[in-house]
Amino acid sequence: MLIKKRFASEPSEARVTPEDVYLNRRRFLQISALGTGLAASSAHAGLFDFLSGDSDEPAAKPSERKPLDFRSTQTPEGLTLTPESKATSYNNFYEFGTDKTDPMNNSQQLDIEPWTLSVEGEVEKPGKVDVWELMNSAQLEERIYRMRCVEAWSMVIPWVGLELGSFLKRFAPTSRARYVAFETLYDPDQMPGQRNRFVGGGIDYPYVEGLRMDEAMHPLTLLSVGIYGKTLPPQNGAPIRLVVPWKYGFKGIKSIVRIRLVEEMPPTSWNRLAAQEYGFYANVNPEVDHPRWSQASERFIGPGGFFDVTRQPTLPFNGYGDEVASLYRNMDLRKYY
Ligand SMILES: Nc1nc2c(c(=O)[nH]1)N[C@H]1C(S)=C(S)[C@@H](COP(=O)(O)O)O[C@H]1N2
Ligand SMILES: [Mo]
Repeated sequence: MLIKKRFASEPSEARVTPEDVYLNRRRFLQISALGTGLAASSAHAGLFDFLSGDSDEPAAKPSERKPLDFRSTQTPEGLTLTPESKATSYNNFYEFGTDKTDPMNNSQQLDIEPWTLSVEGEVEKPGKVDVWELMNSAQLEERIYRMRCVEAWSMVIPWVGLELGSFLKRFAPTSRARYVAFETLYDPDQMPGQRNRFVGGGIDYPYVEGLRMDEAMHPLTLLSVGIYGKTLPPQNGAPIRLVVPWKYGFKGIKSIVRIRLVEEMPPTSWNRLAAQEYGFYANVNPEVDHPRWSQASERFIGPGGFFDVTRQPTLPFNGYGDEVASLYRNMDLRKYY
């Protein structure tokens, strides 16, 4: 197992990124809030425990990530990896809140061991998979993909995983299987966004996503169990999530517990929330703008600092057109956005 570290030098102190500015502002707000809280509760005995670090309350600590065994790859020509520190601190995972740092801050206690993934519906051999067993038994490989969020920012992430298509074949899809439906864990005790509509951004949980069968079977489509050579941190969708590199990031459903092969196009969370803004297909397309912003360019979150915020053109199918454009031959991509 070998992973090339392209970003040995972190940005210097003088060249902070917008994310750093954002994080520092958040930290400042949190500290201010803490100050107020402390002042208000200074009569409370627990304060001294807190200050001396002796509190019974376990501090949220990053969950352990395990190294994975996988076939590694080189960074494709022309791509630069997003630093791991950014890919794991700037996230969308509304089950843990809608701010970019909420997933990192609120997901560390997520119980991911054991984890069962159920495959059902239009398959001859439905089954339940122990995901940690899968990580040890499957031939995992690294895929370095561009990742483009519909919000017009992008990253380049080294995923570790297995092709969804080869995984699905184990369950022998029937000829009636035309779509694949995915579902995230539903556990309001662990996921504050599922307990409170405001925290969870108004989504009806569990988060659900879907692919057409040919999209699911495409060799670029990955079931990912790791990033940067190690198991996924909770904020990135531990222990198993979907990666479809030519589609907007919201198709990449996290912390999956159920995969169902179905005959009809399944509902998808963002489409249910705002159908005119988020379609089922969600193929990255510089020519089809989001109703509220342009999709012609994107902000690349790379190793650079504040003064070299990289805006780059959005690529059709996120740069994977040679591989996937044929899936959408004769389809009006404005209608099927
Ligand atoms: N269950 C679930 N999956 C999710 C989301 C979510 O809120 N809940 N957000 C999506 C969005 S909008 C994006 S851009 C990607 C972000 O993945 P990352 O945080 O690993 O970069 O996850 C997607 N998968
Ligand atoms: Mo996104």
